[in-house]
Amino acid sequence: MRHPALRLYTVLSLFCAALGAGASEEPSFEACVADLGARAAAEGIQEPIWREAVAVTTPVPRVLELDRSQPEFTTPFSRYFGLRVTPGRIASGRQRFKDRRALLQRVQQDSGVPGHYLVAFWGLETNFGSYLGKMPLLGSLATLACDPRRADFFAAQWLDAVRLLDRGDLTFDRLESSWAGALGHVQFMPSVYLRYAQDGDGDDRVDLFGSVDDAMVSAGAFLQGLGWARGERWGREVALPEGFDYGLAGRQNRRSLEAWGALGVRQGDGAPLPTAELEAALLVPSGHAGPAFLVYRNFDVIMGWNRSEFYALSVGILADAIAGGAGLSIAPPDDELRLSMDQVSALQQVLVEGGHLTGAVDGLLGPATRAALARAEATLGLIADGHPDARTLAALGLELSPQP
Ligand SMILES: [Ca+2]
Repeated sequence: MRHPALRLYTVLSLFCAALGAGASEEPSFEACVADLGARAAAEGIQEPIWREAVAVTTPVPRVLELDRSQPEFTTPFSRYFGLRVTPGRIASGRQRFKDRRALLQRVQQDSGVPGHYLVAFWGLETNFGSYLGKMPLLGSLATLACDPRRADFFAAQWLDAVRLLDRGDLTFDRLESSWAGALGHVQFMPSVYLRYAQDGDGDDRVDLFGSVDDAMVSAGAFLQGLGWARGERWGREVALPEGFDYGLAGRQNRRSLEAWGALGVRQGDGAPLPTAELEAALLVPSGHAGPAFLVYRNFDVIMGWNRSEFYALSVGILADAIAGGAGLSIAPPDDELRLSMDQVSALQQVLVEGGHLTGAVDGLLGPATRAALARAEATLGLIADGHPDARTLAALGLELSPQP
């Protein structure tokens, strides 16, 4: 008997094939999941486990919708940060940090990762466990595993989820995740769960849903595995001198703290940079009107968890606030523009016509477009930070109505 959702999937596949979005020779979802089950069997997973896993794996069309949706507008750092690092979340984080001090100190000893970072991840991933995800894990993973774009990655995740069931770390009565298959208090993918999850509360079970202690110990182990440098910060807010060359910004441009100091970069409060022998890169996520940061190698470790600079900045700033820090010296500006893809395309067109951009007009505000914008700003006598603020766009002759 075919599951009703399976029929929907088949209809969807035919629809996509008719649009040319999928190849007609792709196997059906049913065949794809049968193949995953066969791979689990070949790897020695107990038969009742893989059979039940196959039986409960039904397609989730919503997952493909979410996976394919393009954001309608650019997300400025001020908006990203403002939604995540809120006064309420800082206060909750401080309370939780205090409540679990003994555990967090133990994790720091073992993994090198200070507790305020672990609490910051917990706050950003699930708002301290208040939202663990409601999508069916195996169905969501298989929907992506049976879609051609990232099939291998998600097939491996489905198999790892089945290994977790086989090992007893997951049970069939609680297989809920984010739409992309992230699990529990700190939203581990199954591969990360399998490799890094540990028992933290001493009950000999690994439970990233029910045990915050297990989640904190596991998060420490994961960050240690990603290469956390013991005793180092993520980075820090800095102040830049007048006339600073924003062409030096970007995670690929690393210099010693001494070299940054020689360029006039100081701590956020105006004090000289520390004398530690660290390599750092400069990030200016809201352009010259917003805060500036030097980021160290632990920033890259945080990006190993989530490959977004905005995410990693939010982790670092939230962690500092949880540890009692006073917050940013310069707040992200509240008038940053959200641009639609059409507006970005219009900007790119102007940059192409001005000879600043040679790449494609694709509506995406990537590094090439930002570099071209910086070149245009320089010729207009504006601060060349490559950030599309209202003044720059007006100088380029683009009148953009603000987006809500
Ligand atoms: Ca446990």
